[in-house]
Amino acid sequence: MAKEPRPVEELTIWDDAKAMLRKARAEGIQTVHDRLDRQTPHCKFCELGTTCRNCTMGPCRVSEKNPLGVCGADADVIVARNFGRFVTGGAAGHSDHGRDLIEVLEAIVEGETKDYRITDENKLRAIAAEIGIETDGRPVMDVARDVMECFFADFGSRRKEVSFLARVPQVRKDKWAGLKMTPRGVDREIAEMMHRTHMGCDNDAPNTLIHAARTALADGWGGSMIGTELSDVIFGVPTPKMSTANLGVIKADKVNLLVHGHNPVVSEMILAAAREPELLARARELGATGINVAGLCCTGNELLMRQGIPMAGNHLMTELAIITGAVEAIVVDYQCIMPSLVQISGCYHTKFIDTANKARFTGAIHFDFQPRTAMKQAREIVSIAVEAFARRDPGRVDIPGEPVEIMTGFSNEAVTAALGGSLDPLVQAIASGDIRGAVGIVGCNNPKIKQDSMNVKLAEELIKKDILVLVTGCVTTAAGKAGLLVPDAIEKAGPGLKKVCGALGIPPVLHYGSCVDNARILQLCAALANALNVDISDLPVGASSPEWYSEKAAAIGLYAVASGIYTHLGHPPNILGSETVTNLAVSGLEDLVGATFFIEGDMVKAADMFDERIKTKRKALGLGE
Ligand code: SF4
Ligand code: MSK
Repeated sequence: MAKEPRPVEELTIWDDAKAMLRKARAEGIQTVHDRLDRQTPHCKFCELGTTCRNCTMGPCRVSEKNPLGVCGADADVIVARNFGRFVTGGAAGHSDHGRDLIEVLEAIVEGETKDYRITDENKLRAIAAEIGIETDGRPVMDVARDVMECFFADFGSRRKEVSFLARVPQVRKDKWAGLKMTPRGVDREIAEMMHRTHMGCDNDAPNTLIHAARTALADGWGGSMIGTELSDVIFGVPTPKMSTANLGVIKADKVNLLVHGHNPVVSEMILAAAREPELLARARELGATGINVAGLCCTGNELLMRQGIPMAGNHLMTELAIITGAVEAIVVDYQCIMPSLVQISGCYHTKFIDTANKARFTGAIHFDFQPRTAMKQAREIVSIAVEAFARRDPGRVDIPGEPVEIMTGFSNEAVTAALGGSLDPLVQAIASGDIRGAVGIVGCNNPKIKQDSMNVKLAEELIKKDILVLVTGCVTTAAGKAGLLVPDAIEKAGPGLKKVCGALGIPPVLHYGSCVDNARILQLCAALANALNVDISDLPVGASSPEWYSEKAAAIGLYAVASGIYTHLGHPPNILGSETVTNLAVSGLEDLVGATFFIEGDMVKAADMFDERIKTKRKALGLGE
């Protein structure tokens, strides 16, 4: 018998989402929540991580009654292998995104594209200097070529360590070297994890987990960091600016084009094309007042940070945005794009357009987007959206609510500039206790959790305790919709944070970018540790992903822990079937890397645990609580 759908009030904290969930039900459109109901209860073996499908002597499911797979692998081995591959999927996603940016840089250097250019030469030269490339008196394209070669080599097998380890405190690098955790090459660590987890290889759970950490570090300090830094070089370093968020950013009188996924390479061109007079004129001819490019998920974050486009929503808003009936096109690159969006688009006049060969969707309009032809293809895509406006059914349009204001654009460069040119004032604010510490809240939504309930609650609880919050990924829109990304939000902060943020005119919750931009937070931690001459694990900092769902989020969590950052998850990964693996994750890693995961579903308790940790770290640094 089909289950009764859960009341919409239980699914999300947002009025715009509730309105669209009701509309979906009224129109007979299935959403992620309905499908979750049909998939539960989930398989217990899979939840515990004790299923193995790594060879055809299996599949095997181990339990107390049947503790060994056909080959003899026990729960520890199976859980560690599964988790290792899970993290590796995430590291591969971020890093392949990073590689795409190197390929755009290559197209620029080789003169194959005029559509992309080096927008921030200073940043390019700064990066080059950091990774040991000569810059003095050299033409910019020569420097760019060397940077490109160096980053391509970071993906290979012939390095002792990836280039951006130049940013890491020596004491941390020594720790990694002692543990055989130093990330050597991005593709190398990923390939090695696949090898290790083949039947008959790494059958020692802790050893597998060490390599999982190494693979995650290759993501954080390699693939992701390259992705972020080259995006800044090519599209500009983000600077603070105002924008808006929620489904109210979709405009009834405009052609609405939503960009979704993670990589700014396509969407930056779409935005440029949407501003061209010919396409705007055609939109007006069809009765629209303009073309509105709005963001979803991390492609949205990328364009929000640099161009200030409005944010329609995060992961669990992607289906609901289409259900407004006012979206002419949804243009996707890759990652976190539910295939259901094609089906829901088909219920309206919405055109679903995919742009990457590695992320094609059956039923989509496909563009094989290339740097050489980027602008021409972007014009064609925007034109499809504009023409779709004529087929919109005004009777089905319902755009809930008014947008809320948000402040964005906090790159490390922007923060340093706001502080007068160095991080010293931040160090002083931490030393004085006005800012007691900092926590990055990152990651996703998960339909198993009331949407954004944890993301928002944790941010609110932390700022009350004078803990600065940095947000990326899907937590951005959550914090924004809750009114935490504006300077006035200092009223919700503790007295110290209120004083510092008030003086600078910034919010107590800073938008730091997309998921790959968690690399910015790593870089900030490394810079603070270097300034204080301590290890990253000595800092009063933490990380959290309350509502995470993806392999990428697991990779982020593990590179944060392996970098020495105490990390909270709102619910556990599928590792509880192994005591060895679970104990290592939540306590054993402390001895090895100076940080662990902690799992807590109550955000008041989670904030208290961060508070305790920050107190301990502050005392050890000789600071007050
Ligand atoms: Fe079963 Fe071992 Fe094969 Fe896994 S590798 S499916 S545990 S026989
Ligand atoms: S998009 S990885 S749902 S944060 Fe980066 Fe959001 Fe999580 Fe995808």
